[in-house]
Amino acid sequence: MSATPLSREATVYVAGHHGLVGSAIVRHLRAQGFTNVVGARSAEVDLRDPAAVQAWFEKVRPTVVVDAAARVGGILANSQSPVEFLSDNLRMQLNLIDTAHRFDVERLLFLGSSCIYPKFAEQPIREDSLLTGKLEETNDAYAVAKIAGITQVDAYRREYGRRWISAMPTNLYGPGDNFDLQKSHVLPALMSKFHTAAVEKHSQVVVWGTGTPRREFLHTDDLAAACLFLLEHYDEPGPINVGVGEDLEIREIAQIVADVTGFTGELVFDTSKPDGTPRKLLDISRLTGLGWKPTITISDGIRSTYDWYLANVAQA
Ligand code: GFB
Repeated sequence: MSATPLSREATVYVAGHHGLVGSAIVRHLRAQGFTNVVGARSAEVDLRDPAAVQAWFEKVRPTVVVDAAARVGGILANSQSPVEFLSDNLRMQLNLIDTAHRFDVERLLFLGSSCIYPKFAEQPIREDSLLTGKLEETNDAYAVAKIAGITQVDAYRREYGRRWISAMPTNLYGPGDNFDLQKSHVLPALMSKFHTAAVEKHSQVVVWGTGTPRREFLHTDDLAAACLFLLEHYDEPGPINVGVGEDLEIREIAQIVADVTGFTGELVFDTSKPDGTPRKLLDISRLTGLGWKPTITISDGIRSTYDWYLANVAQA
């Protein structure tokens, strides 16, 4: 598809604008000259409530919608609360997407996750491996909700000609993450654990699982840039992967975080905690083929995220 620039005056509604992903998208859109980027906190507009979503759209009348609203969490939160991860995500995305259709939204970007792909998908994971095998059990509820979202977006394209798209980011990190040890993803959890251990001079840090699963990490500033790029350069059904094209073992990631935080003690692996999927490296050739690539290296990204953590969380 040739480039179709969005008007910088368009009303862009970023659902989930206060979260890790949504806040990065808002920053990027404003930096790129968008003058009418809107969002609402969940206390103001509960996306699980269809009437609240209808009233919000009546008020702001967006022409572009980015759906970065989701109940998210790390491996433990996903495996302990499958009902909430399924029900809340289905409700939020259903209300948003149906309402976007009623209000004739021109461009909509639905964000999913690399966990939609089969647990043992061929690596790197191509978009066409969707629904070709069993899902990873620790996050199947979340994955099914996200697969339903992709299907809904595609259904609107097929039945009503909507130029709406779905992007599947790999594991994400960046400023504004959730650092709660029970609910968070691995990177913020390790940052918090290693920081405390370095400051309090502990001799050991416990890392969950065997340390051998491999994960790919994308900084949310890169994801935000990819989202705008896709809205202006992509118009196809099905998911498109967004990643960096490289992954690391969890033990290697833990060592990078240890080095950044100044922790010099021992890493202990708690194998009573789940490993999750052994590997989920995305094939990003569809995206890079369109002319986009990530710019933030994992070491720079972890360093700057740790600086943000020190300024905003550790001190709090
Ligand atoms: O980031 P994470 O929670 O999610 O865990 P997933 C990745 C890997 O890091 C797993 C290990 O092998 C964990 O066992 N790990 C080591 C830790 N130490 C820790 C720790 O202190 N905290 C955490 N959280 N993990 C999630 C899905 O899967 O990824 C979601 O559950 C979503 O649905 C998200 O797709 C991107 O990569 O395993």
